[in-house]
Amino acid sequence: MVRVTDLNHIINEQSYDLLNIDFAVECKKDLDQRGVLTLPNFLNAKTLIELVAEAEDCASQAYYTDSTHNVYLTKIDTNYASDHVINKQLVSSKGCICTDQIPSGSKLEQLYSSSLFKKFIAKVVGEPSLFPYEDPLSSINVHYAGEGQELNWHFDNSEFAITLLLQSPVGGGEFQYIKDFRNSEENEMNFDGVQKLLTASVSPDILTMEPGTLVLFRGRNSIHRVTPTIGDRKRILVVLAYNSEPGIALSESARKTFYGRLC
Ligand SMILES: O=C(O)CCC(=O)C(=O)O
Ligand SMILES: [Fe+2]
Repeated sequence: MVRVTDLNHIINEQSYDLLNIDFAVECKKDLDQRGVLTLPNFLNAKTLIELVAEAEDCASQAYYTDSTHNVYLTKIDTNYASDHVINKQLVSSKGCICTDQIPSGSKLEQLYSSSLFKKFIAKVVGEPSLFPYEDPLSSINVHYAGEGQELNWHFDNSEFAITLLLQSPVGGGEFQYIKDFRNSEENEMNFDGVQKLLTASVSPDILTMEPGTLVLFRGRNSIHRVTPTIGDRKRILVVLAYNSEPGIALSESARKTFYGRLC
């Protein structure tokens, strides 16, 4: 039986019944055990075509940044030598559009604010409820990676990330990761492991995802990167970001760095 919900025209309801508690429990188990959950063909075919066209239309408005960062996304630490892995600077580059640039009425906006979707994600990540960012920029972002652009190795600051891949490049754009590669709660930074990874003597796992896939990823302790795009078709990825409490804005410094503006 297909139930009528506010998401029926957006997601692939033949495969995914977000009202089914057993399904949410299964997803939670998967995320807890593997650190990642992928739901292939989460978007239905019509939605995917629409969202790619919409994202392509908005691409010229994207704010492009080249940034250097360490894998921990922390500032230079003068307690360590400049060639220590904690101070090793990596380059990331991508374009981004923010929530206020998403066309109004977009299915991205509808999905993001759907109470059914929020309740499902909350159950899977183990939060009582989820709230949008207070600032007008940070809740929904669309990332573009053109030829040669990449997101270098890092651990996330946030507890979990929700992404929707809209378009894969011809080559590259591969999501690579190593689960539980540090323990930030215990302040165990795994300098040796990170050093080995950066000198290519450790091989990461690869997360395959096709356009239309919803990914939930716990990246605080699992190092990850997206390899450089090859070819002239951009990698396009949506990030849906929530907070576990209302009224939280992304920090001003992060907004300046990622979006080039505060509002
Ligand atoms: O582009 C992706 O698939 C992952 C993005 C990511 O790791 C991040 O935004 O922190
Ligand atoms: Fe990340």
